[in-house]
Amino acid sequence: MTTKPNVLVVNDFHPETLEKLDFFYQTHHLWRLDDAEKPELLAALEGHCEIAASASWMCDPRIYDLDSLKLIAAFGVGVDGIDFAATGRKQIKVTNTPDVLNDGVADLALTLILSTMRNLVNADHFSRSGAWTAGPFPFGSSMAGKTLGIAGLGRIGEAIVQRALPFKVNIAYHNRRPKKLPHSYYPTLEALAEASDILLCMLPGGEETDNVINAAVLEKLGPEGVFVNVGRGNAVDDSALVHALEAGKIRAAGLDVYKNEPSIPEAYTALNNVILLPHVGSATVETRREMGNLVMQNIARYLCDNTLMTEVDEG
Ligand code: NAP
Ligand code: 8YV
Repeated sequence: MTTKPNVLVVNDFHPETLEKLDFFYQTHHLWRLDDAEKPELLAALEGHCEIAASASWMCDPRIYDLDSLKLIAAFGVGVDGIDFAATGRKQIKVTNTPDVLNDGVADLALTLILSTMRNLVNADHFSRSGAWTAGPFPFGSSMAGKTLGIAGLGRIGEAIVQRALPFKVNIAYHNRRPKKLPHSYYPTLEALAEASDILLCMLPGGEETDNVINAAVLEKLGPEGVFVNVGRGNAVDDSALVHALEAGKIRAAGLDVYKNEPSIPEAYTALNNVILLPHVGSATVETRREMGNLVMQNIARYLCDNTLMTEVDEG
């Protein structure tokens, strides 16, 4: 009789991948247990389980108490749910799912930019409500000639640039360090916002990016400016953004991510110049499948020869 390796499944991140994990491994689903039962499972796995599979944007801190844990195979690219102080201390390796989601997320980012620029959600309501019979829908804004400023121009940002250039926009960006790219680099978010008609946030989560899109940045974006966030919700000072939208300090916003998902600050829902999406950047059947495949490949490689496909280097 062969014994399958144990895998601790921390949370319910993608049903299709969870099925594959159940097929290939002896899985232990922490998230299906009551809080009181969890320590018992972790104690039973001690010394017998080296691998955990988890969402990348959230985890259960109890897993760091499992001394035999050697690998967290995370589903998602943004690893703000992982406690790297704990994984560093306990020498636990972490993998994520970069690149395979670039196209899906970039498609969504561009869709959200265009929908916000052309006010498409309100246009749909306008058509359905019969309001058109009373007069035409207000004009939106063109893309051509505008400057798209990207805060966090990395893998996904570059896929967004490829899609945006045919719309005849100029590209500007802000990272901590400039890249060898033919786009204008701005060393601060305020300077980027001032240069931009559309400010797109693709920043990762974490303390360093907390509330960096603040009142001063939105002020620089200006009354015709559009703000779109597909990075992480922690980057936005929500009161400042709500105020900017209410007071006409910026024209409109499109948001895919929020601080305390799945709840969305109520103040946004009362505004008609913001489009609110439920974190669907990578939410296509194909993209999520590719992300799951990468989780499976990382685990297989770890077991086969102790190598990894996409290890996260937080150093
Ligand atoms: P990436 O390749 O690591 O790109 C991130 C970029 O942000 C890098 O170029 C980095 O450049 C810059 N950056 C990092 N920290 C910064 C800081 N404090 N200030 C300014 N710039 C900073 O990551 P990616 O694969 O493109 O993903 C980006 C993020 O998108 C993820 O972390 C995740 O949070 C989010 N995401 C959202 C969805 C969704 O569904 N909405 C889906 C996937 C990913 P420097 O190192 O030079 O600063
Ligand atoms: C999530 C994401 O994984 O990869 C990331 O960082 O934010 C997304 O792809 C996805 O939303 C799962 O819910």
